[in-house]
Amino acid sequence: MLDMGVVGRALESEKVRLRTWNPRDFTLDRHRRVDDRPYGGGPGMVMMVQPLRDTIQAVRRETGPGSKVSLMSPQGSRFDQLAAKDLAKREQLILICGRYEGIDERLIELEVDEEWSIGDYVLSGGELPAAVLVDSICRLLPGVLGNSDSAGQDSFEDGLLDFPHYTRPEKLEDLVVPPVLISGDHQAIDSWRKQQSLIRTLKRRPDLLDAIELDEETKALLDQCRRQVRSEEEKDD
Ligand code: 4F9
Repeated sequence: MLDMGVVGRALESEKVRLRTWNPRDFTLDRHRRVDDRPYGGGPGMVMMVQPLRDTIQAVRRETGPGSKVSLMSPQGSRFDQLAAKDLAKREQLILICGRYEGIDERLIELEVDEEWSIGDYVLSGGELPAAVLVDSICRLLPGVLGNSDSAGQDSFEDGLLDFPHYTRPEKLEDLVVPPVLISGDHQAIDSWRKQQSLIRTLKRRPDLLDAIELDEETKALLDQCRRQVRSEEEKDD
């Protein structure tokens, strides 16, 4: 994932730098162990403080003292587009990826400033969540996206789901591109897209609508979409 696409180009063109450290390289025993059995018993292993702590200190020797340490964790705050925008403002990020059943809580107390969750599911480690943060943050950095696919147009940028997209051919079996998109009327296209975003958000993610401020024009449009969605639902019943 670091070689391809937007992130690959951002790294290749040195708009972003990324380094990884392996806590196993900071172990002190001949088995290079980073985990141990949990106090209190139970299944699974727990990551020990010393290797992770020494790793973080080695990272800090290169980054300097300023940057926050973020742990990828199901116990963290939900990572969303707003969080991505916030993290994109930082000069540097230190992302800790755990493995095994968990991390000794004292490592978190001593070294971790914040915890981020990418969703409510269990993974085998924090690497995929870290890759998710890297991808979403890279896209927001100056000069990483071209003008043609500039951020700001993406889903969630206005807190709504994206509208449907179409490209050639105009007719596919019996499915045609919505005529407004071929009309050349840019104002009509913009308002159709806005309406589609609102309808999709109402149907699929109504929770998102509670979280955003809408201007008066959009509120009126939303009411209209609500009536439309309701009458469609009545037809289905
Ligand atoms: C981290 C899951 C962040 C979701 C890390 C096991 C994780 C996770 N978001 N699961 N290790």
